[in-house]
Amino acid sequence: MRAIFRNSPLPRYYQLKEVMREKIRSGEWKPGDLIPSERELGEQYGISRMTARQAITELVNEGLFYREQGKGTFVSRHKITQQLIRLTGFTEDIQARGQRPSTKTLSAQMVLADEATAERLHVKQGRQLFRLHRLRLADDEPLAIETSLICFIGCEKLLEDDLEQNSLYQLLETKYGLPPIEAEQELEAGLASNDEAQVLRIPVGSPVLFTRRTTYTERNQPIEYAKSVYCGSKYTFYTRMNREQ
Ligand code: 16G
Repeated sequence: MRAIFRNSPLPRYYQLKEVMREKIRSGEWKPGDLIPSERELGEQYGISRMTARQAITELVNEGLFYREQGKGTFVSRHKITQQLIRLTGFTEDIQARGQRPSTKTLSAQMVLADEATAERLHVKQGRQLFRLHRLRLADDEPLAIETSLICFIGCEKLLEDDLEQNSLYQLLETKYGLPPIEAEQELEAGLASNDEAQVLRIPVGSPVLFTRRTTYTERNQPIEYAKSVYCGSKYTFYTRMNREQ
C-alpha cells in the first residue's frame, strides 16, 4: 500500500488523491465500486477526515468519483464517447456500451409552444406540445437531464405511454410509425445551476454541456426539440469530418 508521507513537500490531500488515482489505474477500485468513507481513509492513512474529504471532493469535481446521497462515494464509469455521426437515442447508446439505461421522469405535461420552440418545430406559436423532462442514468449514475418538446400529431397516445420503461425513439418508430431519421444538434459549454447540480448529483458550478437537438421524422418533419444538460466530466463527443461536398 502506498503511504502518505508527513515530511513530503506535497500536501497530504494531494498525496491521497494520487494514491486513489493509482487504485483506479491498477483496477483495484473498479467503476461502480463504493470507496471507503472519509473516516476509514483517515484511519487507514493517518490523516484527518478533512484532508480525506478534500481529496475525495477534488476527485468528484474531476469526474473520477460520484456521490450518491445517503449511500456514499463511488468510482465513476469511464467517460462515454458519444458519436455525432449516426442518429441514436440515449437507450441505444447506453445499451451499446453494455450498461443499463434508466429514466426518471421529472415532469410530463402539456405546454404551449413559445416563439423559439415554434420555430424549431415548424409550428405556430401557442400550439400545444408535450413537454417531457427526464433524468437519464446509466447503471444508476445520472448522466443527463433532457427536456423534450414533442409535436404529438400522429402519436397522441404517447402521453399515456410509460416513458420510464420505454425508449422515446423506439416508441416513435415501432408504435407510431414516426422513425427519427435525422437531427440537427448544437453543443454549448456551461456550468451546472443549483437545480441541475442537485439532480445530476454533481457540485454546483461543475462543467456541463448544453445540447439542443431537433429531430426529424420522414419528409423532413420535426418531431422533437430537445434541450439537454450533460455532465461535462462524463462525456466526450466525437465526430468525423471530410472535405468532400
Ligand atoms: C438522445 C437525444 C434526445 C432524445 C433521446 C431519446 C440529445 C442530445 N439527445 O438522448 O433528444 O430524446 O435520445 O432517447 O438531445 P430514448 O429513446 O432512450 O428515450
